[in-house]
Amino acid sequence: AAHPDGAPSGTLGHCQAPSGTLRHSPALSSAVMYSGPAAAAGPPRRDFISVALGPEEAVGVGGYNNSKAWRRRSCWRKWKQLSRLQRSVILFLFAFLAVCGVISYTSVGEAWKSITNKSLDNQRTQQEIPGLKLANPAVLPAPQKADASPKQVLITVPCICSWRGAVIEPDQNTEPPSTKIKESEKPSSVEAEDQKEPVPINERQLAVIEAFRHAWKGYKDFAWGHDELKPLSKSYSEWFGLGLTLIDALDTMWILGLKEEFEEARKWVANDLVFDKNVDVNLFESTIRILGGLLSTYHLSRDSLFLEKAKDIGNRLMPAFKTPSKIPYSDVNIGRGTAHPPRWTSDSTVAEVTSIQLEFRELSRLTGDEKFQKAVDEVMKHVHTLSGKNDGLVPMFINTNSGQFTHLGVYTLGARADSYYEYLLKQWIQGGKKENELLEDYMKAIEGVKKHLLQRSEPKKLTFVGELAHGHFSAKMDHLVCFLPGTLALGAHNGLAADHMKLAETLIETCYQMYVQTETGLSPEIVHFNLRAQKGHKDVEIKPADRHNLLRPETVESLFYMYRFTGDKKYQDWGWEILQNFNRYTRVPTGGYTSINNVQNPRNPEPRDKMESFFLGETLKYMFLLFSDDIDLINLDKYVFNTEAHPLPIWVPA
Ligand code: DMJ
Repeated sequence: AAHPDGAPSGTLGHCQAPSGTLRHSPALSSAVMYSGPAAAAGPPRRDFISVALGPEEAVGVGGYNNSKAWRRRSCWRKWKQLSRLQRSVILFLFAFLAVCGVISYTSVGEAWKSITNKSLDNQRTQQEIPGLKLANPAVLPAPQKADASPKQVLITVPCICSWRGAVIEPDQNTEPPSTKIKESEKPSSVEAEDQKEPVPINERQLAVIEAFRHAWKGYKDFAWGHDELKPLSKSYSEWFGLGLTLIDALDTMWILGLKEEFEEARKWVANDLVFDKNVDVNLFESTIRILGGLLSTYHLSRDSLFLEKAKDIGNRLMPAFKTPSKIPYSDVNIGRGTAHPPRWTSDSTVAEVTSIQLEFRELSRLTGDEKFQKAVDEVMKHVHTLSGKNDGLVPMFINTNSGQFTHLGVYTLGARADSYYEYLLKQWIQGGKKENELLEDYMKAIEGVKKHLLQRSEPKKLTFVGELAHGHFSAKMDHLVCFLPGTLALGAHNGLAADHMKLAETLIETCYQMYVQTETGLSPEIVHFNLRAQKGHKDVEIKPADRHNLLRPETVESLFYMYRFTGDKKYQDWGWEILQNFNRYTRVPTGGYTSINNVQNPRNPEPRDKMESFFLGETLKYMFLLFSDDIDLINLDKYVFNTEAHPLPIWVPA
């Protein structure tokens, strides 16, 4: 209760007071001798203390002198009048109370902090997205069998990297691994992460959530449990018949904090996802989307359902490796346990057989069963030794009987080779930067890119990655190649050559220009760059057969890496433009987004009536992460993304 005149009541004020509610307190009277202001003049001493807390306390009552100096003198005098024993008892009491105070302050403080943090978190999230609670996705569960037998499969070599026969260490000119955004907030441990103030979701992230919900609505209404949504015909298409979009989108929902949608999808996985089906699936596509999606969702949610499903599909994909060369076939019948190459050839695609490693290696680590890792490591070791490379650049096909490259002489960073390069670096990172052959092949390949594939366009002099066919350079670049700036930046962040970052910066500008230079502001599937300046011509030329856009993620993916590592807001702004153009030209009012046939016709972009699963699995996820200023929202020193944007843990985090 407040004192009538506004002063707080209940405080033990001064040593002496004329009257009060606690007057003659027996508890205190035994310990403290009281002597009033008149004591100096010689009135008899009284052996009790009177403490006043009532209204009579008001200054000036009954000639009471309340000046500070007087009070100090009076207190000191009274202290002197106490016996040694009394003084010791008082001092002891004070000391005891002080110690108790310190102890209870610390623990109450902690408890209070955690209570207020939690309620703040809830308040904010509810204000921003009604019905939502933010996920905390950056916390890793302990893997079930983290250190089990796969250890034997891991290559353990000294951390110094041999590159072109020379011994190198991470480039001295390169800044040590750093992340520019909110460095000060970087936690030193998972515990610190838990206690970290949640970073609120911003406007642009909300726009991504809105886009995701719109896409999800279409999928739910017209394609639930099927592979892909056909948003215009309000139906679906089947590829493997395994609910591809739903599985691809699981971890995106987790990261975006869409708990309700996630729970509903989880139920479908628990009750309806069955792999015991007489169906042919593509090894690569089902590994990166299904196995990768299940593994990352397991890590984020810690829900063992996803690990069980991952084990199931992982085992069912293993027959693909039963080939004369151990280079896997492209297709597996997951119900029958048989595998085969495409009908017209015994070749597999190089990118496909070398971009399943992150997932199978992680599956071995989690299950303790080394067979998964053994199978994919063998492929990498074999490819490492193969001839037919051109300064580290690989051809696009490999024969499953002979194990040799075929169709030699064509080199691209686009379709059929792209993620070979990506997975060299990412496996090296996943394994704790110990597997030197991977790094060696990666570094060699980037030198190969620089030597054979880089050119500059006219008039803007954009650096781009072309292709080489039997010694002839072609100025053709797939949108798929736009994964490269992000991968180069990730390598530089992990201590590789500083010039990789420079190259990443110039290439991401080019990828952005592939969007800017079209009428819709969306990139086509393939562009051809002009090598000579011609009046009225832009850098980018588009052939009629190449002017479609499939809602692909690669540029947004690289923008995300670039923003994380540089903190330069222009990358966020570029991503924002792209999101707006997706909304303008590919959004279907009744739910879902569609790929389009013509990025050059804003009046009729010719919708294709298909929403690829990677739009939810990758494009929107990278958008959301790009717009985030929280480096712990999938911390890149703890996670490595597979080529379908599913984050998997780095085994030995930086
Ligand atoms: C995805 O399935 C993967 O990103 C793959 O590596 C390339 N193609 C699509 C996205 O464009």
